[in-house]
Amino acid sequence: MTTSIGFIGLGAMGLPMAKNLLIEQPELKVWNRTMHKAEGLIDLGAEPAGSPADVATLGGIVISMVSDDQALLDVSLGPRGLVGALGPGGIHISCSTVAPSTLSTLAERHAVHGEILVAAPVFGRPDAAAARKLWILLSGPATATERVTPLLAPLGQGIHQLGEKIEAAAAMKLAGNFMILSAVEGMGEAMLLAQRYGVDREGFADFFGRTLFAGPIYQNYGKQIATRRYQPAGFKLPLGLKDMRLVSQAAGAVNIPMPLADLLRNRLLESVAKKREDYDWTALELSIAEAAGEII
Ligand code: NA7
Repeated sequence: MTTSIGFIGLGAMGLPMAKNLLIEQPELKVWNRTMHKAEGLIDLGAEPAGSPADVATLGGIVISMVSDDQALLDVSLGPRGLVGALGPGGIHISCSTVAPSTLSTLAERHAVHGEILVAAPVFGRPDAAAARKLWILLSGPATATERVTPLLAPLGQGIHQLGEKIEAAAAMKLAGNFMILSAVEGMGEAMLLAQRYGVDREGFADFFGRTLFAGPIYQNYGKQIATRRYQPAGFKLPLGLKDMRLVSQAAGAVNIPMPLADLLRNRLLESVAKKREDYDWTALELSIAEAAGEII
């Protein structure tokens, strides 16, 4: 069996993941739509590929980490796409945050060629990816998830197995991002309330981060919201909007009303309308402040 691994998508998340992978897998073929982003990796020994299909070796494994559903479909089914290039026994590991339905559709397209799709979306921002601190969700056929587990393990601090249903990892990832943004909304509103009555924002975040809400979301995002440092973005605001749209769509498909997801989607939409595309997704907090008459 081949030892060469392929990697598609060298953005904010993909690049540090590929860099860590290269340490474990010296035979790494990489492709990015904008190929100059691969230069640093090529200097470290990665092999550049001319197309998504060219990162694949017959029966091998390819990881993709592209921005959204359309990008995943483009690299998979577009010209010189990955589907059909892996061949029987080949595995495509999709790490992007996408709709559950996109994964099931893509899995069927791969299956026509005897290829297997595995979903492995991750929790963690680019700094966590660089530090191998990602939490990885994993779903797909057991034979494939068993084979890819040793490959993915060094990229994060843990892998959470979700069984054979390919949609499961996507649904859990979207649900997790929804909970993160709900916490951002809660912190933004609560911090502003306390501030109006004389409470220092950083002191507020520090207290709750140490006591009642002693977890990474409240600690890290709490500090960020308190200081309103939204650039450079760890997770770009339009990607958050993409995720809240996906949450609403996925919820609608199974008849689950999620009014909070609708509110968060509108907050992010307003932020984009206000030209905050380059801000971190937590910058939706600015809309809370503006609605309360704060001049930002
Ligand atoms: P980035 O930093 O915006 O990177 C996105 C990557 O996806 C980057 O490599 C892009 O290539 C690539 N991309 C985007 N559209 C396409 C199309 N149509 N075809 C091929 N490649 C494409 O995002 P992150 O790394 O922060 O996030 C990645 C995922 O993790 C995403 O699902 C998040 O929600 C979570 P480019 O460099 O622009 O040529």
